[in-house]
Amino acid sequence: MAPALTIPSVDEAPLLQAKKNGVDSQTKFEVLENYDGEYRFAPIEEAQVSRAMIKRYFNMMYDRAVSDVVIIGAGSAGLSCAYHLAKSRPDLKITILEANVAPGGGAWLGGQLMTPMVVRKPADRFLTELGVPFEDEGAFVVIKHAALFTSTILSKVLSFPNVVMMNATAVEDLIIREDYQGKQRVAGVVTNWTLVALNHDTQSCMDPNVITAPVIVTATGHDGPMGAFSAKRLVSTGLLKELGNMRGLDMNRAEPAIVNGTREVVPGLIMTGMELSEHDGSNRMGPTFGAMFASGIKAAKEAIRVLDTHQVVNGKIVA
Ligand code: AHZ
Repeated sequence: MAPALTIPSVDEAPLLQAKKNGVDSQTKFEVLENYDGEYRFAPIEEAQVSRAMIKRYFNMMYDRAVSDVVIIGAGSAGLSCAYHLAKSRPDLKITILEANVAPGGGAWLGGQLMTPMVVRKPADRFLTELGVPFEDEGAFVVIKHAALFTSTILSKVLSFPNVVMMNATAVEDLIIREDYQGKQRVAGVVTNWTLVALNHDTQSCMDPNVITAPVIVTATGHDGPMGAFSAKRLVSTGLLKELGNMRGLDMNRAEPAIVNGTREVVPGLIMTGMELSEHDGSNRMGPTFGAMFASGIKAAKEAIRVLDTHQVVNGKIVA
């Protein structure tokens, strides 16, 4: 039998970290990693926990009130976009907003709540880049569990220093205003805690907050309780005449249509993933995910193109 793991120590590491964080503490504390009934934690004040979260979260909100790129929706398309963008452009402040508590959208499962995830070639190259293992079936590959893709890409995206994600945060509206040429441009997002957004019918006015950015990527999926948010808002603001409405399932037509159609649909707003099927009136593909990865990557390339071809000052396109 393996011996019980017991590592008694007076731990210097928290002290060093505390010093680095500007905390004035000379207290040394004993910790013990013992799984035979003697496990001992470093002491803590409850208020320290509150402050550790609050200062980070609200500093992050303060900083990201002006972002370089906001991505609405952390499903397979939004996360693929975030990964490619963060990797290609470490200089950009990328802010992901996800209405759900759990990011990942529909990518925790394959079709009909089954666990395997199917990806048509050549989108398997993205899986190789991420280090997600799969079985090769010739024209397509299969990941043993969709959650393996989603947890891997999530952990990689969140590890980029230039990416932040606010989940449980819904985009309730878009900032739309005239740009330097007098054209209507999407220039930011209007946000609220999702639990507030879901209760506008039960409470008197609970005003939102805003984030401005020269580029917004919308990846809110097809129509549903929250889905196709920006496409629907474009219609109600008159920037889009009507929704194209997602058409019936045709895998061979749907996937290239979504990837090749990924674009800046109105100035400042790039649309990716299944939201585009509602905007353009293209087919759905059902449970094959390659188009979501490739559309996300294309959205990232589009975002870089927009940023590189305009002059941005304080989060606004000025030329
Ligand atoms: O919670 C939503 C989900 O995580 C989030 N979202 C939607 N509206 C939002 C809002 N503010 C913030 N107003 C919002 N977040 O957007 C995410 C969309 O993820 P998804 O997985 O639904 O969409 P996707 O386009 O990334 O992937 C679609 C996957 C599908 S659906 C489909 C079919 O029905 O045929 N086939 C595939 C591959």
